[in-house]
Amino acid sequence: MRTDTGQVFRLEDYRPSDYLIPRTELDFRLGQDSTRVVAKLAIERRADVDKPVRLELDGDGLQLRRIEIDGAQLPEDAFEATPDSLVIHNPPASGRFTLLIETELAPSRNEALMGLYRSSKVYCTQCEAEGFRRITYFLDRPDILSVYTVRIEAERAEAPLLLSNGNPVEHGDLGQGWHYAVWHDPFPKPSYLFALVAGDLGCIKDRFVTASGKDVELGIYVEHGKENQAGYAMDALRRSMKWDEDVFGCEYDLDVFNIVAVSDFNMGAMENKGLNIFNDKYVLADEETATDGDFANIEAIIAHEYFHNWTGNRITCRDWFQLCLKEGLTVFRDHEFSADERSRPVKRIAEVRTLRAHQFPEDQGPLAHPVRPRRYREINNFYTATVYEKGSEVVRMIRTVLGAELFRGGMDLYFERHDGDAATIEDFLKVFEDVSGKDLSQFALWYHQAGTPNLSVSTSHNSGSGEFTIEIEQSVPPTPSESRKRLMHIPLAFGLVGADGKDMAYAAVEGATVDNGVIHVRKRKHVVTFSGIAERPVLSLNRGFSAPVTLTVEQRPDDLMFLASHDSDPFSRWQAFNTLLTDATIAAFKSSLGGKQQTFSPGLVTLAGRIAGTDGLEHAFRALALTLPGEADIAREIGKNIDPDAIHAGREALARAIAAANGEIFSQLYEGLRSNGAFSPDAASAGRRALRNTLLDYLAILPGGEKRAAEHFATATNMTDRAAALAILAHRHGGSEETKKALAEFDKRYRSDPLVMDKWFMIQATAPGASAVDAVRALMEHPAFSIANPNRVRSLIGGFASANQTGFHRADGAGYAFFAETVLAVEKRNPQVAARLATAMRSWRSLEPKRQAKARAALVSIQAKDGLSADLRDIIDRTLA
Ligand code: B3K
Ligand code: ZN
Repeated sequence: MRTDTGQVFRLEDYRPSDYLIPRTELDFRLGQDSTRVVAKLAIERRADVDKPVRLELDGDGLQLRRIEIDGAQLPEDAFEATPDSLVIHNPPASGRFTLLIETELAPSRNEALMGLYRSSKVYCTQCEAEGFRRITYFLDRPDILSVYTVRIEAERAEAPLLLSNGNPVEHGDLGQGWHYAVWHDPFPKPSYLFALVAGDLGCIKDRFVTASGKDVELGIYVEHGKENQAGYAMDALRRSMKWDEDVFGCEYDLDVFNIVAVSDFNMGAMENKGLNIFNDKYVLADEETATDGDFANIEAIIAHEYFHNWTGNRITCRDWFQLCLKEGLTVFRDHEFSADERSRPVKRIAEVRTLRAHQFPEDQGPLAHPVRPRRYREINNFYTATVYEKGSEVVRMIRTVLGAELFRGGMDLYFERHDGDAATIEDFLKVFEDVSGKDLSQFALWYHQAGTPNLSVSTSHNSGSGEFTIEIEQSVPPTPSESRKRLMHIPLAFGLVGADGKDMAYAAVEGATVDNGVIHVRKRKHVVTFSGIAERPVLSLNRGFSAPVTLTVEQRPDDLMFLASHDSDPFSRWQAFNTLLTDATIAAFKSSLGGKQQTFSPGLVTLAGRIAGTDGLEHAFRALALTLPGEADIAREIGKNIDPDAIHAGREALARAIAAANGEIFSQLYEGLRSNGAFSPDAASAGRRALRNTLLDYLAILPGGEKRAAEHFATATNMTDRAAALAILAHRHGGSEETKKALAEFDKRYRSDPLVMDKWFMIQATAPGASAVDAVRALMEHPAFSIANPNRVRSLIGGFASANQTGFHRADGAGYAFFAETVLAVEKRNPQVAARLATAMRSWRSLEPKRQAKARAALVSIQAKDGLSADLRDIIDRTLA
C-alpha cells in the first residue's frame, strides 16, 4: 500500500517532460506469483532541451531485475532504483537511446487492483490513472504518447487467450505447454491506456463495417457459460459505433475491438485502446439476472467507453488536471446516445436526479472542487461527480450557448485540430470560440470555479402596461479555498406559459440577452422586462435543466400545479411536481419534529393520481413523477440541522397520503400494466415495468399491500419485478414472515451468482431503521460476501452508508463507528475503494449537533491511524478540514 507522502500536485507546476518515449516494446512472461516484464523503451530527449539531463522514471512498488542502455548493462553507480522511481544519472549525451528494464511482479498478490492483477483466474490490468508504474518504470503521465508492441507468453492451459491493445500480429507455440501472442497498436497512446488480458474465457463475436468500409471484428469475452448474457452488450456496442458515425462523424480505427468482463474491478469500466476492460456488472445481462436499470447502465457504459476512442484516446489529456476534457465530454456523448436510443425527456430527468444526488452534495460540501481542479494529492480521488457529471453539463451548456450547428462545427474542429494531441480545456474552449466568434472567457468559469450557483428569482406583471418582469440575481457560495467567486454566464432556458398551456409570444425584451428561449445571465442582477404580455403568464424556468444551478423562486403552489399539468417542456413539468412533493415533505418533516401530524393539500395528492393515469405521458415519465424525492434529496434541500428520522417520517406520511387518496386508481392501473408478452429490455417495456413497480410501492402501504407485494415477488418473470418486490417487502414490511420468506428464496435461487446477490445485499443494506447496522454486520459473514471484491463492498457497505439515511445516521452513532472500522478493513487491501467509500461522510456538517459530533469522532478515529494510504488520508483530511 502506498502511504501518504503529503505531496500536493499543482496545475501551475506543469511542464513538459525532458524526454519522450516514441516507441515501447513490452515482453510479458506470465506467472501468478512471478511475472517477468521486459520493457524496451526508445527514448529521445525533447528537441528544445539542449543539454544532457538526468532521466527520472516513475515506479510504484517495483523490483528492478535488469537494466541496460543500448544493449549494455548499466553499472550500479549509473542509476538509482527504488520501488517508486528509477533515476539514470547521465543518460547518453546524444539524447537518443534504448533503455531496457526488467521488472518482476506478483499479480496474485495485487489486491489493490491497479497494475497487473488476477481476477477469477484471469490476468488483467488497470492503468488509469497511475497503474502502469506498477508494471514497469516509465514516464507515467498522459502527455507521453508512445507506439506499443506487446508480446505475451503464458502457459496455454492457464491462458489460452492472450489479448492486448491494437491489432493482433502473430501468435504461436513455444513448446512445453507455453505459447505467445504479439499485438501492435499503431496509434501513439499514453501509458494509462495500456491493457493486457490473459486467461481462459468464453466469447461472442460479431462484425461492424464502418462508414468508410473498414471491417472490424468485435469480441466480448466473459466467463465460460456466461456467453448468452453478453448479447445485449454486443448490441449496444454496434449501436454505439453507428451512432458515433452518424452524430459526431467518428469512425473506429483498428481491425479489432475487444471487451473483456472481469469480476474484480475498481470502477465501471476502462477505455484501453481497442481492449476495453469492464466490470462484469456492466456487461452481463438477461431478464433472469438483470434489472431494466442494469440494461440501461450497460448500454450507457458500453457507449461511454467506446466513445472514449475519440474523446480520450485519439485526443487525450495533457495532464490529470484536464481529466474533464475526456470525461465530461464523453459523459455528454453517452447521455446524448441514451437520449436518442431511449426517451430524451426521461433520460434528462434521470440525469438531473443523478447530478443532484451526487454532484450537488459534493459541490456543497468539503470535497468541492472545480470541474478542472488546480491541485490534488491523490488523482484517483478526482474521478468525481463534478468532473464527470458537472463536466458533462458544461459541455451541454456550450451547445446551448452556441446552438447545435456551431457546436457540431466546434467538435469537428476539435477532432481535426487535436487528433493525436494531449490537449487542455483551453484547447477545447478555443475551438468553440473559433467557430462561433464568441468570447467564452466568462463561460470558462464553469471549469475553473467550484460551487453550485444559485439564482434568486421574482416576477411581476403589470396588466396596464402589458409588461412582465423577471428579476434574477446570481450568487455562487464560497467553497474550500475559494472564498470569493466571480460572476458566471448562466444560460437559462425559459417559457412564459399562458392560460391555455401554450408559450406566450412577447413583443420585445430588455435587460438581458435573450435568444432562442434562453436568458443569458451574466451580471449579478438582471431585471428582464418582456412587453406585449396582456395576461399574467406562469414562468417556466431552467427548462430542460439548461444550467446546473439551484433556483430560489417565489412561485405560488397553484402556479407549480399548473406547470405540473401543462408545461410544454416535460422536464419542467416533472420539476414542478417534484418541487411540490419536496415542499410537502419538508412541511411534514417540520411537523414530525414538532410531534405533529401533517395534512397534505388534497390538490397535490389527487394530482399524483391524475399524473399516474395520464395516457399522453410516457409510462417511465409517470413513474419518475410519482417517485418521491429521496430522503437524501430532502436533507439537501433542508440544508442544515438534519434529523434523518424526522425526514423519513415526513416522507412516509406523504407516501401514505398519496396511497390512501389514490388506492383505487393505482390498483386499476397496476392490474392493467400486467404484462403477458415475452420480455424485452426496450425503453417502452421498461417504462411499463417501472410504473407498475412504483404503483406497487404505494399499494404496499395500504391494507393487503404486503400480500400483493409477496405475490408480485412470487409471480415475477424477470429480475426487474422480482428485485422491486423484494425491496418493497424489505423496506415496507421488514422483519415480516413474507419478507423473510422472500429473502430466503432469493438467496437460495441466486447464491452462486454474485452479481445478483449484490442486489440482495443492497436491498437489505438500505432497509430503513436502526437495526440496519447489525443486519449489515451479519451479512458480512454471508458466504456470498467478500471484502476483497469491490462490487460486494459497494453493494453492502456503500449501499448502507450512502443510501440508508436512518440506518447509517442512527442517533447513537453506531452506524458511523461500524463504517469507520469497515473502511479501514477495506483499505488494507484496496485503498482506492476505501477512499471512495469514505466520501459517504462528506455531508456530516449538515447533521444536527449530536449526530454531527458522533460522525466527526468516527472520521477522527480514521484520521488518527498511522500509515494511512494516500487515497484515504486525502479524503479524510479534506472532509474534516
Ligand atoms: N477512465 C476510466 C476511469 C478510470 C478511473 C481510475 N481511477 C473509466 C471511464 O471513465 O470511462
Ligand atoms: Zn470515461
